[in-house]
Amino acid sequence: MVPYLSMDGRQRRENRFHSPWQRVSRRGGLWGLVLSMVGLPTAWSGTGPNYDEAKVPAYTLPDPLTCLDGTPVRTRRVWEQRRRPEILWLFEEHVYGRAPTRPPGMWWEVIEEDRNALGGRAVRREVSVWLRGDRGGPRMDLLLYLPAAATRPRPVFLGLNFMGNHTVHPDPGIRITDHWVPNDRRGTVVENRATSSSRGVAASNWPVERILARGYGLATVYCGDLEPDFPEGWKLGVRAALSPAGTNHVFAPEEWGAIAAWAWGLSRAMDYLQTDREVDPRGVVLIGHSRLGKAALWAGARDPRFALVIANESGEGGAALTRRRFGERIADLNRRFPHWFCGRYKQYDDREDDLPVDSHELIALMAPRPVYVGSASEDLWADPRGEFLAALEAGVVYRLYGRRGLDVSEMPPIGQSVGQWIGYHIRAGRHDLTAWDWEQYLDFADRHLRPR
Ligand code: GTR
Repeated sequence: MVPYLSMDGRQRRENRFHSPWQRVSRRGGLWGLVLSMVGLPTAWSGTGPNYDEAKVPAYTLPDPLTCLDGTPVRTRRVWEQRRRPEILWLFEEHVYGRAPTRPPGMWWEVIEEDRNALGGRAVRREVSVWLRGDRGGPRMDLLLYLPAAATRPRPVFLGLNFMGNHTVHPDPGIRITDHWVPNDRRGTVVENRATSSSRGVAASNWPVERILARGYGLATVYCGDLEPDFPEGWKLGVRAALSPAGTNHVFAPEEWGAIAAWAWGLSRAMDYLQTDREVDPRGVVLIGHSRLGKAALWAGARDPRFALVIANESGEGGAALTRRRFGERIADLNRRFPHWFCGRYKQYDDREDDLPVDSHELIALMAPRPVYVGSASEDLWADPRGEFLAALEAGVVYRLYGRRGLDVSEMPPIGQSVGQWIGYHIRAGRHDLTAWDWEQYLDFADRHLRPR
C-alpha cells in the first residue's frame, strides 16, 4: 500500500488527507463505494473533460518522502538509495514501461558537417546513429548546431521534433528525413514521405539563431526515427527492431510504450553528445513540447546525465497532476494514443487515485538538478494549474538538498517566470512552444549553467 499523506503542512482543498470515510464519500457515497468495488469508475462522471475548477474532486497525493514500507525520507541518502529508485520503478511498471539498455553494438558516423552554416553563424553537423549496430537496423539522425564563434565546449539544448530535422529551420543544408512522417494539412508530406516544401515548417518552435546567439548549441532528433507516432508505428521503430520477435513481439504489461522509446532515444543522443568535443557534456539541457515533453521528463528522470530538464505543456502523463482529473485524463490518453504508455497504464482509466504515483514525483526525480515546467493560459487540456501544483509539490525533495524549488505558493500571473531550482510560467495563449517560452528557458539555463 502506498502511503498517502497531506504534504508539507500546506492544507489545500485539492490536497488533503482523507479518512476511510472521506474516501467513501469522495467516491460518491456508499453507492460510489459499491461501484468501485465492482470495478466501475466513480470519479468525475460528467460527460467530456472537466474544465471547471470547482468540479476538481478532493484528492490526496502520494507522499514523495515516505517509502512504500512507511519509512520516512529525511535525508538525501534515504532518498537516493531507497525512495528515488522506488518511485522510478513505479513509473516504469505502471506508466511508461521498461526499456532495454544501450545495445552493445551501437555506433555512429558524422555524415555531414558545415563549419560555415547559417551565413557563418553556426557549425552544422549531422550524425547518423545506428542504434542496433547493423545497417539493416534502426537509424536515428541527430542534427546539431553550435555557435560558430565558440572557443570552448558549449552547453546544448536537446529536444525531439515532431516532423523531421529539416522542419526546424529552412537551412537547405539539412537532410530531409527518409523515414515515415505524418501527413500534414499543408500537403508538405506526401504519402508519409517528407518533401522539400516541409523545410522549416516548425521553425517558429526552434529559434535556432537566438539559441546560438545566447551561447548554446541545439541538438534535435525526429521522434519518428525511434518510433513513428501511430498505434502500429512500433513495427517501424526500435520497439520491434530491438526485440528478437521483431514485429511479432507481444508486449507484456510493463514493457515500454512509445514515450519510453522516445525517451530512450534521448539517452542514445546523449551517448553521442558526450563524445562530441565541441559539446559540454555537463551542460545538456533536455527540452520537449507536449507529448515530447512527457518524453523529456521521463528521459530526465531515468538518465542523470541531463543537466536540466524543461517540459513545455506536457500535460497529462507529463507534468500535470493526474488526480485532479482536469482537462485530459488517463482514459483519454489510452483511448486516443494506445501506443504511448505501457499496457498496465490502461488499468488506471477513470481510476486515477489507484495509480501509485503522481506527476509531482516525476518532477522530483530530477532533483537536485534544475527543472522547468511551462504552461499556456488557453491550454486547459494540459491543465496549467495541475502542472503548477506538481512543480510546487516536487519542492519537498529539493529541500532535502537545501535547494529552493518554486519559491512561491500561488500560481504566478500570466507571463511571469518564477522559481529557483524548479521554474514555472504560464504564457498567454494556446498550446505551442514559442519564442517567448524559449526566452524563459534560456534565462533559466543561464542562471544554472552560465554559458558565457
Ligand atoms: C494531444 C494529447 C496531449 C498532448 C498533445 C501534443 O492530442 O492529448 O496529451 O500530448 O496531443 O502532443 O501536442
